[in-house]
Order: sequence, then C-alpha cells, then structure tokens
Amino acid sequence: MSFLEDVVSGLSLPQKALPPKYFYDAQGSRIFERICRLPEYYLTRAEMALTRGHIGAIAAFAGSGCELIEYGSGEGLKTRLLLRALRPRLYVPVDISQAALERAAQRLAREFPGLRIAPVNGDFSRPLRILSGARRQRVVYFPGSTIGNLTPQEAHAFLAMSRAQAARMLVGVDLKKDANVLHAAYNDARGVTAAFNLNLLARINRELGGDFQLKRFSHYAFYNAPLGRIEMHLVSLADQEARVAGHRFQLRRGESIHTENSYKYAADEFRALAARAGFTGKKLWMDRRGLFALHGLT
Ligand code: SAH
Ligand code: AVI
Repeated sequence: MSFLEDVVSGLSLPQKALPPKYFYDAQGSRIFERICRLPEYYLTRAEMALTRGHIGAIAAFAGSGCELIEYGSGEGLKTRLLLRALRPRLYVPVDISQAALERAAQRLAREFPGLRIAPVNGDFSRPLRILSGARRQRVVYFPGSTIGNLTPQEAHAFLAMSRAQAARMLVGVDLKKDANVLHAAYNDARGVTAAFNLNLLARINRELGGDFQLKRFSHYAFYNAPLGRIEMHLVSLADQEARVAGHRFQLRRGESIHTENSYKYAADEFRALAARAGFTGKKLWMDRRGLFALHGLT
C-alpha cells in the first residue's frame, strides 16, 4: 500500500489510526535523533551502556566475520560499538528513511574504512531480496526496541522472517517498568516527542497535499497497562474537517488519531514470543536497574 492508501484507510477506521513507519521522513528522523538525547528518554542511554558493558560477550555471541543485517538502523549509534568489536565481512543497514540511511552509511564509511556496507532503503515488514551468502553466517540486529512498535502478531511475523534469514539475532527490547518513568519518556518537558508525533500530520500536508491544522491537535501519550504498551495519539482540539487528496475526514473534539504503540516486554514474555517464532533465548543482557534488555536468540 502507498502512503496515501495507508492514510485514507487509517483515517476511515472507527478509531482513526496511522502506521508509525510514516514518522520517519527526513524531518522525523532528525526529531527522533533529538528524542534519543532527551534526559527523560532513557532507552537509548540504557541500551548504549548495556552494549558497551557487555560488548565482548555480545561479539562472541554474534561471531566475528559474520554478515550483520540491521533493521531500522537509523543513526546507528549502538552499531558503531558492534562494528568495532565484530568487524563483520558485510554490514547491511535497512531503513525506511532514505535520509537517515544515507547519512549514517556515509559516516560509517568514513569511520570504518574497509568495511563493506550495502544499505537497503525499504520496509522491514517485507522480506529482503538482496541477501547472498550462508544463513549460518548472518546475524540480524534489531536494536532500539523498534520491535515494540509492532503488534505482537507483526513482531511474530518479523521474528519468523528473521529466523529464515539468519542463524542468530540480537534484539534490544524495552522492559516493563514504573508507569511514571514510561510516561515521562513519552511526554518530555521540551515537547520534542510532541513535535515528532505532529510531524506525521505535517508530512501528510507536505507530501499528500493535506490541510491538517497542526495547532488544532495535541500530543497525548499514556501507558496502557493491561496491554503493556505506551500509546501515542493526536487528539483533535475542536470539531473539524481535514482533507487529503480529495478525501474528507471529520474529527470530533476529543477524538484521537492513534499513531503509535510501543510495547514493553518482561524478559520472559519476550523469550516466549521469540520461542513461538522458533528462536531459543540463548543470552540475555540486562542492566541492574531493569530498564532495558538485549536478547541473544538462536
Ligand atoms: N536503531 C536506531 C533507530 C531506532 S528508530 C536506534 O536504536 O536508535 C526506528 C528506526 O526504524 C528509524 O530509523 C525508522 O526510519 C526505521 N523504521 C521504522 N519502521 C520501519 C519499517 N517498517 N521498515 C524499515 N525501517 C523502519
Ligand atoms: C523507535 N521506537 C522504538 C521509539 C519508541 O520508543 O517506541 C519511537 C518513539 N516514539 C516516541 N518516542 C520515541
């Protein structure tokens, strides 16, 4: 489905919704990079520290000289640590954001002369066609808890696809924790997460000729404890109509557009999800505060 088709079908649902993969145009990727540096957004720092602290064991698990495929590679902050320790024979960053992918690939090429980089601009929910070489040498790396942005069914399909491609997988997963900590991480004081959320409507205006008035929407994020996920919404501040490429959408005051889920998994919950896709949880690295987990699956 195209961006327009996804927007039209999502805004036609009883609970309006937009797929989170569309957050990441050039502007959205830049805003996400600012989120990663916010004091409230503990995820990036926790995963960086975890990776740095266990890099020897992580590299031993992945195996030096492997082919490293990274999904949702973005800026590639943690990737540097891995590349330095692993020295893979090939690095395949996959990202839907062309701008982020190109920037990161250029920077990595400068920092790691001699590293073979084969960037793929595409959607990771579809199988990759470019792979050569043996499955047993490949490692799929999926950091950042991006797996939390998939529904459990989508996560299952993604894990099963990865298992068909690679013998080992390293997945960064945000852990369940105090709802106040989660709430702060998705409602930062500077409003960067709000800008990230609103950029989705700005992108629809830019690329699809939409007429959303951004001032008439507000960012809303909360922890849905029964479902174990942060939900992000854009709430309409008035009764209003928005048009996108000739389609009209009515929004009542207080009605929301659901823009993202961010599932949080306890270590055993994630292992069970991975097991249903045929993976065995071989390694688990967690920080002492129980913020974040890195799973080594075979
Ligand atoms: N791995 C980085 C970035 C995480 S942000 C980190 O840990 O900080 C999520 C990344 O996944 C973004 O770069 C976004 O562009 C990419 N992404 C989101 N949905 C995607 C999809 N369906 N296919 C490919 N890339 C996707
Ligand atoms: C990329 N992903 C794991 C982020 C998350 O935490 O779910 C996206 C994000 N949304 C709001 N802040 C960050």
